[in-house]
Amino acid sequence: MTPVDLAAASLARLGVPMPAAKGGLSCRSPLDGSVLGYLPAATSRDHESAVSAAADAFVAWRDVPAPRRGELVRLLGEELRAAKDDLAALVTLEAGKIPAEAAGEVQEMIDICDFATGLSRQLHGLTIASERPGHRMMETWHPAGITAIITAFNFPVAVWAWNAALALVCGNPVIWKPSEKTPLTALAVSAVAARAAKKFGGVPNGLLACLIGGAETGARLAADERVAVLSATGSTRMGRAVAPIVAARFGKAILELGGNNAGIVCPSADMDLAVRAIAFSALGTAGQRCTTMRRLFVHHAAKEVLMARLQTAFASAKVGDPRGEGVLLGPLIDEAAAKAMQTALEEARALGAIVMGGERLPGPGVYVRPALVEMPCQAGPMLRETFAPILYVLPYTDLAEAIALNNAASAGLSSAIFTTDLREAETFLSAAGSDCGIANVNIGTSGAEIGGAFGGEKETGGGRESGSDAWKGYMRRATNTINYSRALPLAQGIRFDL
Ligand code: UN1
Repeated sequence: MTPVDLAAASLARLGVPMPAAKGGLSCRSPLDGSVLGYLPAATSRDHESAVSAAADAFVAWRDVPAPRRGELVRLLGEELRAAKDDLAALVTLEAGKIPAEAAGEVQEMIDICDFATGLSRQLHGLTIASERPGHRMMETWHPAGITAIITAFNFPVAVWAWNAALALVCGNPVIWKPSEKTPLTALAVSAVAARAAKKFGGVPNGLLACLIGGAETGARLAADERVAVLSATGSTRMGRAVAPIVAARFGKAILELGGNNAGIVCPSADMDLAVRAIAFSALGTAGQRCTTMRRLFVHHAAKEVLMARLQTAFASAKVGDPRGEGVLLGPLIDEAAAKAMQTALEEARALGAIVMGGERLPGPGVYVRPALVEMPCQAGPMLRETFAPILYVLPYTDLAEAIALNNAASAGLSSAIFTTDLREAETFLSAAGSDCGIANVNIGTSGAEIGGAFGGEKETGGGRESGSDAWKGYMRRATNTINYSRALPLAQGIRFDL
């Protein structure tokens, strides 16, 4: 089936109309570059009606008991289970993921719905010891308000779910601005969510909205002071554009921006495990995850063995249409991605690197062989995020040096160490170890579970999404002090007698 037929079949089953034959924003499939149709971009009037409906919805939704709000998210999880195959097919079609990874992404949505349903009964505040007699202190968590979610093409459905499932149980309406590269998948998810809302019954109008468009659509949401929380996932460049707009109006931003993630391979590493973990992290999603492993520091003693095995793995990984048997790397998202990859490899060569692979394959569609690059030092393209399957390798002598190299990147999302030495593992995880939001032992940098808080430091933006207590980012905290005595003792022992 052609991508157009495939899209039409899945969209029809999900109850979403095919996009128009002309006019507006083009929807393309990276599988062969074909145009699937055109969608109108949201206008400022669409923005206004989505935000004002969401503002009304907030007033109603914040009063619905949280466990009841959880019921909506439970229903969303059920609808997602039913729609899993079609949503995964659309992810393959619009983002180019291999079916296993596309299905895994939809599974992440289902998992976060389960998590958020339980969470809806656990939006706990603390009780705090008061220094005054006859007083009690506590914390109450209240819904923050409208939550806008900007997502990237590489996780076109899961990242919305991480944010939306939490925002909804926390009592917030959700407005989604998906990547303009994956709008159809977003419309499909929106249709699935609308089905869950219908089953729930009595969902306020405007609780869930989706605005299709480019940077301007995102900027409007960032600037609107009725948007309480802006959760933005994408490049550091995008974050630099939207974060100051939100900050200028003192809104809350949850930023999940770039990553330039590294692995460290120690002499004691289990090599079979390390090779498989590195291959998945570096090659999965054709190097287009923000958690992709892009840098590898290997101990001199392990270098020869590891490089030989990685060369074999990189050379044998099958590249092609992701629907093909045994394919591990699908296409890059567009021509610009291929150009950025070639530029990075040329810069590496100019620095004296030895590049294996990285060739462009014949189209249609942008297919490349993964590149394994032996660097003479950590410089140039190795210090920036290129969304492509490039793994830069550098040898090291002692662990402190490897940790310093890991931490030298401007992004701080994910990191990994491969070792069977407890001292090395714990040093890497310690305060003096990796400075990233995610630090793993004997696991690659990508493929995080939803149960943990997801996000990173430095130019990654500092935000946390998904599990653990990331829900607090979607709520506002009130500190309450209650005096149940007849006296009025002041804090800090202050006397203020009239
Ligand atoms: C992203 O690339 O934006 O850990 C998110 C992972 C996935 C999420 C990646 N669970 O690789």
